[in-house]
Amino acid sequence: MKEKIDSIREKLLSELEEINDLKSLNDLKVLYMGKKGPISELSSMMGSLSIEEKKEFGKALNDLKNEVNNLLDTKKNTLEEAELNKRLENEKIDITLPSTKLHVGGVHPITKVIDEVEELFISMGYDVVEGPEIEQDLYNFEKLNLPKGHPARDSQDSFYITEEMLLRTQTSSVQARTMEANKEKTPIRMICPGKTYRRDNDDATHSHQFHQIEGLVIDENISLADLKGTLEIFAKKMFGEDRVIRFRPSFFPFTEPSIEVDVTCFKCGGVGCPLCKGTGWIEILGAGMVHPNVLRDNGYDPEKYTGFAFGIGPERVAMLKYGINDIRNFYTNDVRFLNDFNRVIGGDNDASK
Ligand code: 2U9
Repeated sequence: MKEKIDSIREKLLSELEEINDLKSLNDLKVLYMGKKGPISELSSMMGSLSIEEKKEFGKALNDLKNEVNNLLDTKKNTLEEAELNKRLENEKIDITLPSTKLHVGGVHPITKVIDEVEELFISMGYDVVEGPEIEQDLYNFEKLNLPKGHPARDSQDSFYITEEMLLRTQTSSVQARTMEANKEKTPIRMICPGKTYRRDNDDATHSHQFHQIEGLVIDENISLADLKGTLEIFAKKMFGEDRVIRFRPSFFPFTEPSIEVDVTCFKCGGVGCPLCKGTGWIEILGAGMVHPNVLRDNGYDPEKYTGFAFGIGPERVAMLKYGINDIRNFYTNDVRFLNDFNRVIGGDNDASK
């Protein structure tokens, strides 16, 4: 018996030497430990032995079983480790290689300007309000002191959908709606950014679809000085802390008096350069005190309330800030332009802010 056990061990050891993969190892395990294997065969021979021999042979057989199991497990661990090392070697990554370029999207310059303006006015307690782009003639014109037949309607050639509905030509309609809904209940401090539409022929400075950010403040005792202070903060934030603004008289049907606002050139500091056409000043927006007719038509007593309004063109601001000379670049979605717009003209107007 002892010889048989020794010969099984010897045979297994030599066969294990030849095994190089887990599948063959498993086959070998089945061969040795299975019901028809040499160990089972020896077990079945125990019946014919005496009690003493059974004791001795049983123990030797158990030891053999344990030994065979250990040998198979050890070999399995060795093969698994070798396989893992081989995989690690094959999948080795050279971390010194240059990385593949990631194409990351950026914020569109118009969105960037709108975000910046919103952030500023929110910090001053303004609400940001949005409204419909398909608008009633009533809110787009009538309630803004632009009755039918008013000559100023022609300067805003419109896309009419029906007699009464059009694509809004200005975001002022949102302010008219807000005033009407509020009707003197609370003071108003709001800006409304959004898309606007006019029947313009597209060229370097005109687009049939563009954006506006209009602002409106209504309360008792609001004055032109409040408007000037507010717009000065705006000009400094957008074009640099050293900027100074000036008012020039103008005309809008919805404001009286109406003004146009210039800022000292952020490229030459006001000395005169090609950007400011030698004047030292750059026009940035229009504004004025809300016309008494507009206050009245939208539910406010002009004897008690006053207000100011202003209109900012985000395209114009972005063109100035980022040195863009063709408005159509904003809408053609050329990634070379979108990746490139971050250039800065002046010292203070850091486009990466
Ligand atoms: C209400 C009352 C008054 C809004 C105003 C302007 C001046 C203005 C321009 C901005 C860029 C037109 O598109 S643009 O060229 N807008 O200059 N907008 S005052 O006045 C309002 C609005 C609503 C109820």
